[in-house]
Amino acid sequence: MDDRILVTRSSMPPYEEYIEAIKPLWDTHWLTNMGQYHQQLEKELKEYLGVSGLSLMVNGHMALELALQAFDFPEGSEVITTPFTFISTTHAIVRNRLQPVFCDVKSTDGTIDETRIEDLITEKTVAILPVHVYGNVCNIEGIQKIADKYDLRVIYDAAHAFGVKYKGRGIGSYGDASIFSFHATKVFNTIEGGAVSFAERRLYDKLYYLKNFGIQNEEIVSSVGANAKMNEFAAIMGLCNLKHIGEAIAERKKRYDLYRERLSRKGIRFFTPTQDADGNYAYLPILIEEGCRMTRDALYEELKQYGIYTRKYFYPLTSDQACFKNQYKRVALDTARKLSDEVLVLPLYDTLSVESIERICELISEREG
Ligand code: T4K
Repeated sequence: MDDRILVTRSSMPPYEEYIEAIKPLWDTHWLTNMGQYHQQLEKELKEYLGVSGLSLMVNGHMALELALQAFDFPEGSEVITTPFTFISTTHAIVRNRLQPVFCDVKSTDGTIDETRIEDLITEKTVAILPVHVYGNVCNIEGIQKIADKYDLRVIYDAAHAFGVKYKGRGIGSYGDASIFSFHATKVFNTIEGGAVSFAERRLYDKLYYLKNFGIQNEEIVSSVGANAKMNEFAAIMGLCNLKHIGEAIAERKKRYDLYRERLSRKGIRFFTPTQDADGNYAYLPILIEEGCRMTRDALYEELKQYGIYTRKYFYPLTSDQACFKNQYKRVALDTARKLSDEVLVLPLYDTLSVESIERICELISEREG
């Protein structure tokens, strides 16, 4: 038996529930290309996420690439974004032949610092691409105000923010579009999967063609598209997991609260939850600040000796990765860099045992106390 404690563990429905749900596929042999379960999941997610438009995708990354593509920005346009994120965010911009302009983040929650966006706007700026990192909600009103003033699009990377609400509204209902990841490591998974949510109706067709080769009918291909369709096994996994999502988030919250209670000490900092937001407890990031006995890196290594596999999400900054370093506008990213050096994501998932959390917290306390 593997008794390591990993940073997360995929949520899965009861075995019989999934097996029962996939049985009909052996009658229909209809396995992909927007089948009945794809349609059903799209409908159920629209309701659950409180969004008016939704298009399922094969994964969160393709959701972001195609969401950007759907706006037809001119090649070389600038997109203001955060470097304190998973590499997918920056890749999606660059793979669309757009220029990322990195903006610093806020120390309180790791999201883009909206007070620094305006200074980065040029005549080439077309969009802002903020990330609700760890499910922490960006300053939606502040960002929208700037976007309205300069006529920019706002496309949120909400990969971490499944089920998060802000002021009672689904997080995916803000901005021009948002993308979600349904990867195995996320609060809600379809094994691999993702979606784009949007308000403008025309985006549904646009994304439909982008994810299905631009095929209009058997003989007509009207635009250039990729293949980014979700298959029926994945969609059924989503339908099954969706039935248990309320319970899964509640279990995560209990564990999150226990960590906070056990680790509230000088030097260890938690991000501040956004006011007016209902969180999803997707991740458990702590910041090992100056004054702690052990550095973040030493703690990471030490916990590993005890079979506890934390992660440095998100170190290094995407702007510091070899593929992007020194290629784009230089901007001071002091806060992002500091967070990236201090952050450690602890294990958190709906079935993580209380004993494991107690043990992790004890080990941390012994070292940082
Ligand atoms: N935007 C943002 C802000 C994102 O964070 C992501 C993805 C995306 C966009 C793109 O969405 P996707 O295209 O991925 O849908 C993971 C995930 O692969 C990735 O989805 C995620 N963000 C990123 C933050 O983390 P790794 O390389 O850390 O995953 P890995 O394989 O090391 O797994 C971490 C732990 O999860 C394992 O130690 C155990 C557990 N696990 C993993 C897998 C693969 C499971 O329990 N079951 C599994 O099947 O990237």
